[in-house]
Amino acid sequence: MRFGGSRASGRFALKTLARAGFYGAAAGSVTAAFLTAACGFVDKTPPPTDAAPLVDGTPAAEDDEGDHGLPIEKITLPPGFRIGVYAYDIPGARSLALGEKGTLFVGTRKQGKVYALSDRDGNGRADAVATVAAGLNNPNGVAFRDGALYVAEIHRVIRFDGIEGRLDDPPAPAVVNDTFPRDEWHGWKFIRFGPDGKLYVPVGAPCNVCERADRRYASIMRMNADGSALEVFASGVRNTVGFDWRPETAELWFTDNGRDWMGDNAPPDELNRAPTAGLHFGFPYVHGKDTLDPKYGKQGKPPAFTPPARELGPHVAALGMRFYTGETFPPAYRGRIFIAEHGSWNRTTPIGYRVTSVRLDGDGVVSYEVFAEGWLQGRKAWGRPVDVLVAPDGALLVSDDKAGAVYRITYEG
Ligand SMILES: [Ca+2]
Ligand SMILES: [Ca+2]
Repeated sequence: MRFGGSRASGRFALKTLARAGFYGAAAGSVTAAFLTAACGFVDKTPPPTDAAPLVDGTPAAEDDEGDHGLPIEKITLPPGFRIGVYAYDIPGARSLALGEKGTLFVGTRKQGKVYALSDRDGNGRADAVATVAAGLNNPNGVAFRDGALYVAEIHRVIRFDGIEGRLDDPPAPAVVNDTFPRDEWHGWKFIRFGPDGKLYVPVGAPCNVCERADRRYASIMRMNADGSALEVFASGVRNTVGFDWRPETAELWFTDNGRDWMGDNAPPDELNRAPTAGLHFGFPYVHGKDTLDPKYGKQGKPPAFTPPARELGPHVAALGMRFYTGETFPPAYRGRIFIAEHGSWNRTTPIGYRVTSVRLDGDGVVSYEVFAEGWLQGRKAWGRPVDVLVAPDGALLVSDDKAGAVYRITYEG
Protein backbone atom coordinates (compact mmCIF):
# COMPACT_ATOMS: atom_id res chain seq x y z
CA MET A 1 0.00 0.00 0.00
CA ARG A 2 1.33 3.40 -0.86
CA PHE A 3 0.53 6.27 1.26
CA GLY A 4 2.87 7.85 -1.02
CA GLY A 5 3.55 11.46 -1.50
CA SER A 6 3.65 13.62 1.48
CA ARG A 7 0.57 14.86 3.14
CA ALA A 8 1.60 18.33 2.19
CA SER A 9 1.98 17.64 -1.49
CA GLY A 10 -1.27 15.72 -1.54
CA ARG A 11 -3.02 18.64 -0.05
CA PHE A 12 -1.51 20.95 -2.57
CA ALA A 13 -2.81 18.80 -5.36
CA LEU A 14 -6.28 18.84 -3.96
CA LYS A 15 -6.24 22.51 -3.29
CA THR A 16 -5.32 23.20 -6.86
CA LEU A 17 -7.88 20.66 -7.89
CA ALA A 18 -10.55 22.50 -6.01
CA ARG A 19 -9.79 25.69 -7.81
CA ALA A 20 -9.41 24.24 -11.23
CA GLY A 21 -11.82 21.38 -11.11
CA PHE A 22 -14.62 21.90 -8.71
CA TYR A 23 -15.18 25.57 -9.23
CA GLY A 24 -14.98 25.07 -12.95
CA ALA A 25 -17.66 22.44 -12.70
CA ALA A 26 -19.77 24.63 -10.50
CA ALA A 27 -19.60 27.31 -13.13
CA GLY A 28 -21.50 25.04 -15.42
CA SER A 29 -18.93 23.20 -17.43
CA VAL A 30 -18.26 19.53 -17.16
CA THR A 31 -14.68 19.68 -16.11
CA ALA A 32 -11.95 17.27 -15.36
CA ALA A 33 -8.87 18.65 -13.77
CA PHE A 34 -6.09 16.15 -13.98
CA LEU A 35 -3.31 17.46 -11.91
CA THR A 36 -0.92 14.62 -12.03
CA ALA A 37 1.06 16.27 -14.75
CA ALA A 38 1.14 19.57 -12.93
CA CYS A 39 2.16 17.83 -9.76
CA GLY A 40 4.56 15.30 -11.15
CA PHE A 41 6.83 15.81 -8.21
CA VAL A 42 4.31 14.11 -6.04
CA ASP A 43 5.46 10.76 -7.32
CA LYS A 44 9.03 11.37 -8.35
CA THR A 45 10.45 13.51 -5.64
CA PRO A 46 11.01 12.42 -2.11
CA PRO A 47 8.19 13.79 -0.03
CA PRO A 48 9.08 17.18 1.35
CA THR A 49 9.08 17.77 5.03
CA ASP A 50 6.33 19.62 6.74
CA ALA A 51 7.31 22.76 4.92
CA ALA A 52 4.56 23.94 2.63
CA PRO A 53 5.37 23.31 -1.02
CA LEU A 54 5.78 26.20 -3.38
CA VAL A 55 3.21 26.74 -6.05
CA ASP A 56 4.12 29.34 -8.60
CA GLY A 57 6.31 30.83 -5.95
CA THR A 58 3.49 31.04 -3.45
CA PRO A 59 3.44 28.97 -0.28
CA ALA A 60 0.47 26.65 -0.34
CA ALA A 61 -0.86 28.02 2.90
CA GLU A 62 -1.16 26.59 6.34
CA ASP A 63 -2.40 23.17 5.49
CA ASP A 64 -0.92 21.69 8.62
CA GLU A 65 -3.62 22.98 10.89
CA GLY A 66 -6.16 20.63 9.44
CA ASP A 67 -7.13 19.01 6.27
CA HIS A 68 -8.68 21.91 4.39
CA GLY A 69 -10.48 23.07 7.46
CA LEU A 70 -11.78 19.58 8.17
CA PRO A 71 -10.91 18.84 11.80
CA ILE A 72 -10.21 15.18 11.23
CA GLU A 73 -7.90 15.16 14.21
CA LYS A 74 -11.11 14.99 16.23
CA ILE A 75 -11.94 11.60 14.77
CA THR A 76 -11.04 8.75 17.08
CA LEU A 77 -10.34 5.26 15.79
CA PRO A 78 -9.13 1.98 17.28
CA PRO A 79 -5.35 1.79 17.84
CA GLY A 80 -3.33 1.56 14.65
CA PHE A 81 -5.94 3.09 12.35
CA ARG A 82 -5.52 6.42 10.64
CA ILE A 83 -8.00 8.67 8.82
CA GLY A 84 -7.08 11.06 6.04
CA VAL A 85 -8.94 13.23 3.59
CA TYR A 86 -9.31 11.44 0.25
CA ALA A 87 -11.16 14.33 -1.33
CA TYR A 88 -12.65 17.63 -0.18
CA ASP A 89 -14.89 20.23 -1.78
CA ILE A 90 -17.24 17.50 -2.91
CA PRO A 91 -20.52 19.16 -1.90
CA GLY A 92 -23.19 16.76 -0.72
CA ALA A 93 -21.10 13.60 -1.17
CA ARG A 94 -23.44 10.63 -0.72
CA SER A 95 -23.32 7.12 -2.20
CA LEU A 96 -20.07 5.60 -3.46
CA ALA A 97 -19.36 3.19 -6.32
CA LEU A 98 -16.07 2.06 -7.76
CA GLY A 99 -15.34 1.75 -11.48
CA GLU A 100 -13.25 -0.98 -13.08
CA LYS A 101 -10.37 1.45 -13.58
CA GLY A 102 -10.49 2.75 -10.05
CA THR A 103 -12.70 5.81 -10.51
CA LEU A 104 -14.74 6.59 -7.42
CA PHE A 105 -18.22 7.77 -8.38
CA VAL A 106 -20.08 9.87 -5.84
CA GLY A 107 -23.80 10.61 -5.92
CA THR A 108 -25.56 13.58 -4.31
CA ARG A 109 -29.08 14.66 -3.48
CA LYS A 110 -30.10 18.26 -3.87
CA GLN A 111 -26.88 19.16 -5.67
CA GLY A 112 -28.16 17.10 -8.61
CA LYS A 113 -24.63 16.05 -9.53
CA VAL A 114 -22.56 12.92 -9.83
CA TYR A 115 -18.83 13.27 -9.33
CA ALA A 116 -15.98 11.07 -10.51
CA LEU A 117 -12.84 11.10 -8.37
CA SER A 118 -9.49 9.68 -9.42
CA ASP A 119 -6.35 9.00 -7.42
CA ARG A 120 -4.01 8.67 -10.36
CA ASP A 121 -0.75 8.56 -8.44
CA GLY A 122 -2.08 6.19 -5.81
CA ASN A 123 -1.12 8.30 -2.83
CA GLY A 124 -4.46 7.92 -1.12
CA ARG A 125 -5.78 11.29 -2.15
CA ALA A 126 -7.89 12.13 -5.16
CA ASP A 127 -6.05 14.32 -7.63
CA ALA A 128 -8.76 14.71 -10.23
CA VAL A 129 -12.46 15.32 -10.08
CA ALA A 130 -15.01 15.47 -12.84
CA THR A 131 -18.67 16.32 -12.67
CA VAL A 132 -20.03 13.63 -14.95
CA ALA A 133 -23.69 14.55 -14.54
CA ALA A 134 -25.61 17.60 -13.35
CA GLY A 135 -29.19 18.79 -13.13
CA LEU A 136 -30.50 15.40 -12.03
CA ASN A 137 -33.35 14.63 -9.65
CA ASN A 138 -31.61 13.65 -6.39
CA PRO A 139 -29.04 11.32 -7.98
CA ASN A 140 -28.16 9.64 -4.70
CA GLY A 141 -27.60 6.16 -6.12
CA VAL A 142 -24.59 5.06 -8.15
CA ALA A 143 -23.56 1.61 -9.34
CA PHE A 144 -21.06 0.32 -11.86
CA ARG A 145 -21.22 -2.64 -14.23
CA ASP A 146 -19.65 -3.60 -17.56
CA GLY A 147 -18.03 -0.21 -18.05
CA ALA A 148 -21.23 1.71 -17.39
CA LEU A 149 -22.21 4.00 -14.55
CA TYR A 150 -25.80 3.54 -13.38
CA VAL A 151 -27.36 6.49 -11.59
CA ALA A 152 -30.60 6.36 -9.62
CA GLU A 153 -32.66 9.52 -9.51
CA ILE A 154 -35.92 9.57 -7.57
CA HIS A 155 -38.07 8.53 -10.50
CA ARG A 156 -35.72 6.65 -12.79
CA VAL A 157 -32.45 4.83 -13.32
CA ILE A 158 -30.15 6.02 -16.11
CA ARG A 159 -26.88 4.69 -17.51
CA PHE A 160 -23.67 6.27 -18.82
CA ASP A 161 -21.84 3.81 -21.05
CA GLY A 162 -18.06 3.64 -21.25
CA ILE A 163 -17.87 6.32 -18.61
CA GLU A 164 -14.31 5.83 -17.40
CA GLY A 165 -12.94 6.62 -20.84
CA ARG A 166 -15.01 9.80 -21.02
CA LEU A 167 -14.90 11.45 -17.64
CA ASP A 168 -14.26 14.84 -19.21
CA ASP A 169 -16.81 14.30 -21.97
CA PRO A 170 -19.53 12.08 -20.59
CA PRO A 171 -22.03 10.54 -22.98
CA ALA A 172 -25.72 11.38 -22.84
CA PRO A 173 -27.37 8.88 -20.53
CA ALA A 174 -29.62 6.08 -21.62
CA VAL A 175 -32.82 5.56 -19.65
CA VAL A 176 -32.84 2.14 -18.00
CA ASN A 177 -36.20 2.35 -16.23
CA ASP A 178 -38.31 5.43 -15.57
CA THR A 179 -41.35 3.92 -13.93
CA PHE A 180 -40.51 4.59 -10.28
CA PRO A 181 -42.77 6.76 -8.10
CA ARG A 182 -41.94 10.45 -7.99
CA ASP A 183 -42.48 11.01 -4.27
CA GLU A 184 -39.63 12.99 -2.80
CA TRP A 185 -40.08 11.71 0.76
CA HIS A 186 -37.59 8.85 1.03
CA GLY A 187 -37.52 8.84 -2.75
CA TRP A 188 -33.75 9.17 -3.16
CA LYS A 189 -32.21 5.81 -3.77
CA PHE A 190 -29.21 3.67 -2.98
CA ILE A 191 -28.58 1.10 -5.75
CA ARG A 192 -26.23 -1.81 -6.28
CA PHE A 193 -25.86 -4.85 -8.44
CA GLY A 194 -26.29 -8.14 -6.64
CA PRO A 195 -24.42 -11.38 -7.25
CA ASP A 196 -27.42 -12.45 -9.34
CA GLY A 197 -26.63 -9.68 -11.83
CA LYS A 198 -29.76 -7.76 -10.96
CA LEU A 199 -29.85 -4.11 -9.96
CA TYR A 200 -31.45 -3.64 -6.54
CA VAL A 201 -33.48 -0.45 -6.24
CA PRO A 202 -35.36 0.43 -3.05
CA VAL A 203 -38.51 2.52 -2.97
CA GLY A 204 -38.88 4.17 0.42
CA ALA A 205 -42.11 4.85 2.28
CA PRO A 206 -43.45 8.22 1.05
CA CYS A 207 -44.10 9.30 4.64
CA ASN A 208 -42.87 8.97 8.21
CA VAL A 209 -45.23 6.05 8.75
CA CYS A 210 -48.09 5.02 6.49
CA GLU A 211 -49.68 2.08 4.70
CA ARG A 212 -49.91 2.04 0.92
CA ALA A 213 -51.74 -0.35 -1.37
CA ASP A 214 -49.03 0.07 -4.02
CA ARG A 215 -46.62 -2.74 -3.08
CA ARG A 216 -43.65 -0.87 -4.48
CA TYR A 217 -43.62 1.54 -1.55
CA ALA A 218 -41.50 0.53 1.44
CA SER A 219 -39.80 -2.21 -0.53
CA ILE A 220 -36.54 -3.25 -2.11
CA MET A 221 -37.12 -3.89 -5.81
CA ARG A 222 -34.78 -5.47 -8.34
CA MET A 223 -34.58 -5.62 -12.09
CA ASN A 224 -32.36 -6.80 -14.90
CA ALA A 225 -29.52 -4.53 -15.93
CA ASP A 226 -31.56 -3.44 -18.96
CA GLY A 227 -34.43 -2.35 -16.72
CA SER A 228 -36.70 -5.28 -17.50
CA ALA A 229 -38.43 -7.65 -15.07
CA LEU A 230 -38.77 -5.10 -12.28
CA GLU A 231 -40.17 -6.84 -9.21
CA VAL A 232 -40.47 -6.49 -5.45
CA PHE A 233 -37.72 -8.42 -3.66
CA ALA A 234 -38.43 -7.49 -0.03
CA SER A 235 -41.37 -5.74 1.66
CA GLY A 236 -41.87 -3.81 4.88
CA VAL A 237 -38.66 -1.82 4.47
CA ARG A 238 -39.21 1.80 5.49
CA ASN A 239 -36.16 3.36 3.89
CA THR A 240 -32.93 1.52 3.24
CA VAL A 241 -30.04 3.63 2.00
CA GLY A 242 -27.34 1.00 2.11
CA PHE A 243 -26.86 -2.69 1.49
CA ASP A 244 -24.33 -5.33 0.59
CA TRP A 245 -24.12 -9.04 -0.04
CA ARG A 246 -22.16 -11.20 2.34
CA PRO A 247 -19.34 -12.73 0.33
CA GLU A 248 -19.58 -16.18 1.93
CA THR A 249 -23.32 -16.60 1.48
CA ALA A 250 -24.34 -14.17 -1.28
CA GLU A 251 -27.16 -13.09 1.03
CA LEU A 252 -28.37 -9.51 1.07
CA TRP A 253 -27.90 -7.51 4.26
CA PHE A 254 -29.32 -4.01 4.54
CA THR A 255 -29.83 -1.16 6.97
CA ASP A 256 -33.24 0.37 7.54
CA ASN A 257 -34.15 3.68 9.13
CA GLY A 258 -36.75 3.57 11.90
CA ARG A 259 -39.74 5.90 12.01
CA ASP A 260 -39.72 9.23 13.80
CA TRP A 261 -41.82 10.71 16.60
CA MET A 262 -41.99 7.70 18.90
CA GLY A 263 -39.69 9.28 21.45
CA ASP A 264 -35.96 9.56 21.91
CA ASN A 265 -35.29 5.88 22.39
CA ALA A 266 -37.67 4.17 20.00
CA PRO A 267 -37.81 2.63 17.60
CA PRO A 268 -34.34 1.28 16.78
CA ASP A 269 -32.75 1.52 13.38
CA GLU A 270 -32.08 -1.91 11.92
CA LEU A 271 -29.55 -4.19 10.33
CA ASN A 272 -31.45 -6.85 8.35
CA ARG A 273 -30.67 -10.07 6.52
CA ALA A 274 -32.67 -11.14 3.49
CA PRO A 275 -31.57 -14.65 2.49
CA THR A 276 -34.50 -15.08 0.11
CA ALA A 277 -37.02 -13.03 -1.82
CA GLY A 278 -40.52 -12.47 -0.49
CA LEU A 279 -39.77 -11.62 3.14
CA HIS A 280 -41.54 -8.85 5.07
CA PHE A 281 -39.42 -6.71 7.36
CA GLY A 282 -42.23 -5.23 9.39
CA PHE A 283 -42.91 -1.65 8.35
CA PRO A 284 -45.33 -0.04 9.12
CA TYR A 285 -46.73 -2.61 11.54
CA VAL A 286 -43.74 -3.46 13.69
CA HIS A 287 -40.42 -1.69 14.19
CA GLY A 288 -37.26 -3.42 15.26
CA LYS A 289 -37.88 -6.88 16.68
CA ASP A 290 -41.15 -6.28 18.48
CA THR A 291 -42.08 -2.60 18.76
CA LEU A 292 -45.65 -2.51 17.49
CA ASP A 293 -46.57 0.72 15.77
CA PRO A 294 -49.10 2.74 17.82
CA LYS A 295 -51.34 3.18 14.78
CA TYR A 296 -50.60 0.32 12.41
CA GLY A 297 -49.55 -2.39 14.84
CA LYS A 298 -52.94 -3.27 16.28
CA GLN A 299 -53.16 -6.43 14.18
CA GLY A 300 -49.80 -7.64 15.43
CA LYS A 301 -46.92 -8.72 13.25
CA PRO A 302 -47.49 -9.43 9.56
CA PRO A 303 -47.13 -12.93 8.07
CA ALA A 304 -43.59 -13.68 6.91
CA PHE A 305 -42.30 -11.05 9.34
CA THR A 306 -38.53 -11.15 9.56
CA PRO A 307 -37.06 -9.36 12.55
CA PRO A 308 -33.79 -7.48 12.18
CA ALA A 309 -30.53 -9.33 12.65
CA ARG A 310 -29.59 -6.54 14.99
CA GLU A 311 -31.35 -3.51 16.39
CA LEU A 312 -29.15 -0.45 15.97
CA GLY A 313 -29.33 2.78 17.94
CA PRO A 314 -32.55 4.79 17.82
CA HIS A 315 -32.49 7.55 15.19
CA VAL A 316 -28.83 6.95 14.34
CA ALA A 317 -29.82 7.02 10.64
CA ALA A 318 -27.87 3.95 9.56
CA LEU A 319 -27.15 4.45 5.86
CA GLY A 320 -24.31 2.87 3.89
CA MET A 321 -22.90 -0.52 4.90
CA ARG A 322 -20.31 -2.91 3.52
CA PHE A 323 -18.72 -6.17 4.51
CA TYR A 324 -15.00 -5.69 4.98
CA THR A 325 -13.44 -7.69 2.18
CA GLY A 326 -9.99 -6.11 2.25
CA GLU A 327 -6.81 -7.62 3.60
CA THR A 328 -5.01 -4.67 5.14
CA PHE A 329 -7.11 -4.34 8.29
CA PRO A 330 -6.23 -6.76 11.12
CA PRO A 331 -7.78 -10.23 10.88
CA ALA A 332 -10.36 -9.40 13.56
CA TYR A 333 -11.93 -6.90 11.17
CA ARG A 334 -12.24 -9.16 8.15
CA GLY A 335 -15.81 -10.06 7.37
CA ARG A 336 -17.18 -7.41 9.67
CA ILE A 337 -19.87 -5.00 8.55
CA PHE A 338 -19.07 -1.31 8.62
CA ILE A 339 -22.06 1.01 8.89
CA ALA A 340 -22.19 4.76 8.23
CA GLU A 341 -24.51 6.41 10.72
CA HIS A 342 -25.64 9.78 9.40
CA GLY A 343 -26.87 10.95 12.81
CA SER A 344 -30.14 11.84 14.46
CA TRP A 345 -32.27 14.90 13.94
CA ASN A 346 -35.24 13.51 15.87
CA ARG A 347 -33.68 13.08 19.28
CA THR A 348 -33.08 15.35 22.28
CA THR A 349 -29.49 14.19 22.63
CA PRO A 350 -27.86 13.64 19.24
CA ILE A 351 -26.63 10.15 18.42
CA GLY A 352 -24.92 8.64 15.39
CA TYR A 353 -22.57 10.80 13.27
CA ARG A 354 -20.10 7.93 13.30
CA VAL A 355 -19.03 4.69 11.67
CA THR A 356 -19.88 1.54 13.57
CA SER A 357 -18.87 -2.05 13.01
CA VAL A 358 -20.79 -5.27 13.46
CA ARG A 359 -19.20 -8.66 13.99
CA LEU A 360 -20.96 -11.82 12.92
CA ASP A 361 -20.74 -15.42 14.03
CA GLY A 362 -22.64 -17.58 11.61
CA ASP A 363 -25.77 -15.59 10.83
CA GLY A 364 -25.82 -14.05 14.26
CA VAL A 365 -24.59 -10.62 15.25
CA VAL A 366 -22.23 -10.84 18.21
CA SER A 367 -21.14 -7.22 18.53
CA TYR A 368 -22.13 -3.72 17.46
CA GLU A 369 -19.56 -1.12 18.35
CA VAL A 370 -18.25 2.28 17.46
CA PHE A 371 -15.37 2.26 14.98
CA ALA A 372 -14.90 5.93 14.12
CA GLU A 373 -16.47 8.92 15.86
CA GLY A 374 -15.83 12.60 16.41
CA TRP A 375 -17.92 14.19 13.66
CA LEU A 376 -20.29 15.09 16.51
CA GLN A 377 -18.77 17.48 19.04
CA GLY A 378 -21.13 18.15 21.92
CA ARG A 379 -24.45 18.87 20.28
CA LYS A 380 -22.97 20.06 17.00
CA ALA A 381 -21.89 17.92 14.09
CA TRP A 382 -19.32 19.14 11.60
CA GLY A 383 -19.73 16.05 9.42
CA ARG A 384 -22.20 13.28 8.68
CA PRO A 385 -21.07 9.89 7.30
CA VAL A 386 -23.27 8.60 4.47
CA ASP A 387 -21.64 5.66 2.75
CA VAL A 388 -18.66 3.36 3.14
CA LEU A 389 -16.73 1.42 0.51
CA VAL A 390 -13.80 -0.98 0.70
CA ALA A 391 -11.16 0.18 -1.77
CA PRO A 392 -9.02 -2.36 -3.66
CA ASP A 393 -6.08 -1.56 -1.38
CA GLY A 394 -8.13 -2.45 1.68
CA ALA A 395 -8.75 1.11 2.84
CA LEU A 396 -12.22 2.06 3.98
CA LEU A 397 -13.60 5.11 2.18
CA VAL A 398 -16.29 7.14 3.93
CA SER A 399 -18.41 9.85 2.32
CA ASP A 400 -19.71 12.87 4.23
CA ASP A 401 -22.48 15.04 2.80
CA LYS A 402 -22.25 17.74 5.45
CA ALA A 403 -18.54 18.43 5.22
CA GLY A 404 -18.53 17.60 1.49
CA ALA A 405 -15.68 15.15 1.75
CA VAL A 406 -14.55 11.58 1.30
CA TYR A 407 -12.25 10.16 3.97
CA ARG A 408 -9.87 7.24 3.75
CA ILE A 409 -9.26 5.02 6.76
CA THR A 410 -6.18 2.79 6.73
CA TYR A 411 -4.50 0.49 9.17
CA GLU A 412 -0.94 1.57 9.81
CA GLY A 413 -0.16 -0.85 12.63
CA1 LIG B 1 -3.41 11.16 -5.57
CA1 LIG C 1 -37.97 -3.86 10.24
